[in-house]
Amino acid sequence: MQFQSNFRTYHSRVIALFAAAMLFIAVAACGPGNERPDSDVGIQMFQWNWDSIAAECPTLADNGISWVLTSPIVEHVQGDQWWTSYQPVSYKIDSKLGNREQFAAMVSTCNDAGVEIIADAVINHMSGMSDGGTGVAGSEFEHRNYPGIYGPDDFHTCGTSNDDIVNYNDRSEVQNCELVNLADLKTESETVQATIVAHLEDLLDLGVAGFRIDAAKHIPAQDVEAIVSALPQDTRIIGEVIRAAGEPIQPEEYTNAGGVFEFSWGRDMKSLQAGTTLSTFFKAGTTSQYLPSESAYTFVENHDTERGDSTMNYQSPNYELFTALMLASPYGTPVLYSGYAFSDRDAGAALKADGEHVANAECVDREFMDGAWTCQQRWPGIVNMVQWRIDAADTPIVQEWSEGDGLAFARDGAAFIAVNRGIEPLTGTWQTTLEQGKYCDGGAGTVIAGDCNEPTITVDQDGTVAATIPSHGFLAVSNSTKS
Ligand code: AAO
Repeated sequence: MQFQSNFRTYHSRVIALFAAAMLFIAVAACGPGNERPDSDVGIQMFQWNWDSIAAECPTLADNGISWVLTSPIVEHVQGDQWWTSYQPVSYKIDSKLGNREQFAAMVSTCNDAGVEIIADAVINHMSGMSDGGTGVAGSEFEHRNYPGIYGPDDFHTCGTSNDDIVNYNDRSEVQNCELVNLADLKTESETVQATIVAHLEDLLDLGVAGFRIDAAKHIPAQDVEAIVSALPQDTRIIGEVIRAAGEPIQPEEYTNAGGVFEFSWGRDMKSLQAGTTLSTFFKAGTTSQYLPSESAYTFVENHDTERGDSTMNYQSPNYELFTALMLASPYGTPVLYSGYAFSDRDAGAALKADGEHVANAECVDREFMDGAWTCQQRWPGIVNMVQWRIDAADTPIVQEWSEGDGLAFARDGAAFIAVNRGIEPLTGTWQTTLEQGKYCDGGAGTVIAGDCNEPTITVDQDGTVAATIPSHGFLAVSNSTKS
């Protein structure tokens, strides 16, 4: 008896301690400026200027988004096109997106809100203007000469026509020739590495949490590793290595340096929207053509692919639905996208009256006239699915179902999603693993995350849910949407 009572006392103390610890964790996670638990969902805010990202960070935090991937931040060549951002001419933080002061203020505002900043780092190359010129912050440059930073000896020439990459099946060409005429840095050189590291350290000192490594395929993996190893260990690294069947350089080479974008994901989501049997969604992330989940960053659209046809873009009818599926999948770290509407591939974002700096982003509607900011971070279905993902945590996928244009699954005991990629409404009854009760529908076009006032979905005693899902729509319920 004595033993039992001691055991009970001990047991209740352990429970009390555990409860206190959980409360502490919950309070810490929901402290000021960090309203919701960390989802580790990121968002690429393409061509958003620093003031606009700063203004949006409290909303991002409210919507559960953990980090922002910016566009490149350093001084670049002049021009109206968006891609001037990818032609650095110095490492001054002074670009069409804002100056150093504005950048520092953004990082600090976002960090205070609980949102990390990941900077797009263009370190494979400098500019691609054969005749040289003057950068947007006044730095004079020639094609392979950036006074005070790099001289001609710091760049590769490779002997192909115009020194350009012609053959992606030749590793040496891909890494030692110029990508579309962009002056190719000798990243194997110690002095070049030291200059790059000093630049990245400067950004870390301003409070950024990590980097996208632009054109990483064109930098030998050992050079990326050497650069990254000089940075603090917790620096988030995301390499851009476009997977292409048969090429000698594959994303897997870069996982020692950090994470890598998994382009197969976006392409597969596009093929699913285009008509491939939906059940193949359940294989996404499980085959050898995918990086291991812990190394993979997934996306349904990025700034390059939305201008090509390899993935969906913001205008695709099933875009929100496949973004929801990306958030619902346990595979990889999802990266949302937010840019501006365009019909001309090269068109840059709208400029301020000075004709030099990108205008402040505004989220108005979803009409998508050319130049309008697309603001996916505010689309209700996407906001709700970030919370759904938080609710799903690390629960496994169960109750897989797919038929025609419909697909459904549960995350065991935590969440359920059913999608309809077709043009007709889809009516059905599905087995969930949720408790009986009334739930709000996260796919219904209203932001409900954390505030379920109008429950329209009933989970019956046997765990089933009956519903009609509109064309290109989805039904999403999870524990926190129970009324
Ligand atoms: C601009 C002008 C050029 C001019 C140059 C210099 O357009 O005419 O010569 O300035 O003055 C961006 C723009 C470029 C722009 C550049 C500099 O996209 O148009 O050039 O800024 O201002 C390769 C790289 C990859 C790269 C991609 C564009 O591997 O790293 O090309 N992406 C990043 C950025 C991008 C940026 C840069 C790099 C440069 O995200 O925005 O360029 O900083 C295959 C290969 C890929 C290769 C593509 C494209 O991919 O596998 O490695 O990407 O081809 O050539 C299917 C296939 C797949 C194929 C893919 C795309 O999915 O399966 O194999 O399609 O075609």
